[in-house]
Amino acid sequence: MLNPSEFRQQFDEHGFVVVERLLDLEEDLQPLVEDYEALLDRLAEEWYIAGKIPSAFRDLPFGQRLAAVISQSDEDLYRHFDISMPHGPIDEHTPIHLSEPVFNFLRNRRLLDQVEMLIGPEIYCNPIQHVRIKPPEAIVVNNPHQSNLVKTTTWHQDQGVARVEADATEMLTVWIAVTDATIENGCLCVVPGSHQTGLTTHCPVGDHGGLLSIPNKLIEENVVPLPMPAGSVLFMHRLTKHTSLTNKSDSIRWSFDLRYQPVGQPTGRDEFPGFVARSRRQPESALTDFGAWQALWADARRYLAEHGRPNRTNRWSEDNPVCA
Ligand SMILES: O=C(O)CCC(=O)C(=O)O
Ligand SMILES: [Fe+2]
Repeated sequence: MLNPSEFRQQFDEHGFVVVERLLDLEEDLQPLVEDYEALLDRLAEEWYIAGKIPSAFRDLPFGQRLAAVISQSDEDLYRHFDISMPHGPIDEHTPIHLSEPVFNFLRNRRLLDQVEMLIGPEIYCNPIQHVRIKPPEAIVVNNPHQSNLVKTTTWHQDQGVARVEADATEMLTVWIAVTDATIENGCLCVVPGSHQTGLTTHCPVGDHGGLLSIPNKLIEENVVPLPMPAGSVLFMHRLTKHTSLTNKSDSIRWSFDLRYQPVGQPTGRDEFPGFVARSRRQPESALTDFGAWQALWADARRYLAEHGRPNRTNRWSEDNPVCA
C-alpha cells in the first residue's frame, strides 16, 4: 500500500489513485451483499404477489435474479436500490434504500482513513451517492428505465454534475468495486491528468437534465481503463474525466460511488442531506445514529414532495454548438 505522502502525490499528479483490496470482502462488503440480496428478495416477492412479474425467481443466484426481475417487470428496480433520489419529480413514496449496512458503509473506517489523507480530518459525506449493479448490457438494452445506474456511463467530470455553487468544494469521489470490475464487465476509464485542465463542456442528455455528458469528440486524450479486483477503491478528483465501459460479460458489475468533502462547503445538491462522517475538531458532530440519518432523508423527501425540486441551474445548454 502507498504511504500517505505517495498517495497524496499520485492523486495530485494523476487526478486519481486506485488502492487495490483496501476493503475486506467479509467484514466491509458482505453486509452490503446480504442487504441487497434481502432487498431483492423482498421486492421480487412483493411484485410476484402483485402480479407484476411471472415468478419470484427464488432459485436464482443474486445476479441472475436481478437480471430476471429487471427484464420481466415494468418497474424501475434501481429506484429501490439507489441510495439517493432521482433528478425528476419526487413524491412522498419515492423509493430510496436507507439501510443500516449502507449507513455503516458511508462511515467505513478504512474508507475514511484514506479520505482523510486527501481532504483532512473534517469530513462531510456528500449526498451525491449511488449504487450501480449493472447487469449484462444485452439484458438492459431495451429497458425503459434508461439510467447510468444500470447501463454504461458516458464521459463526464463529477464537478459538472454538481451545481455551480459547489465548484470550489473539494469534493472527492470514492468508487468501490464490490465485484471484480473488468474490461469485459464495464470497469471505469479515466483520462489521467485531466483534472489539471478545468471543467469541460457537458451536454444535457436526458433524465430531467440530470444526465450530462462530455461529447466523445472532446475526449481526444489518453484513455486508461481501470480494472479493479473486488474490495479495491478508486479515489478520484472532481475534475478527472471518466466513463464506464459496457458490461459485455454474462454477470453483474457492482460498485458504489460515494463522495466526501471538507465540512462546511456546499455539496452541490443541497436539497439532499449530507452529514459529518468524521471530525477531529468536534467529534460529537459526527452522525453515528442510523435512525437520525433515515430521518434526514425522510424530511428532505417530504419537503421536496410538497415544494418541488429547486430549479436545476444547468450551466450548459443543449444549443451549444459542440452538443449538436
Ligand atoms: O460506475 C459508473 O459507471 C460510473 C461512476 C461514476 O461516474 C462516478 O463514480 O463518479
Ligand atoms: Fe462520475
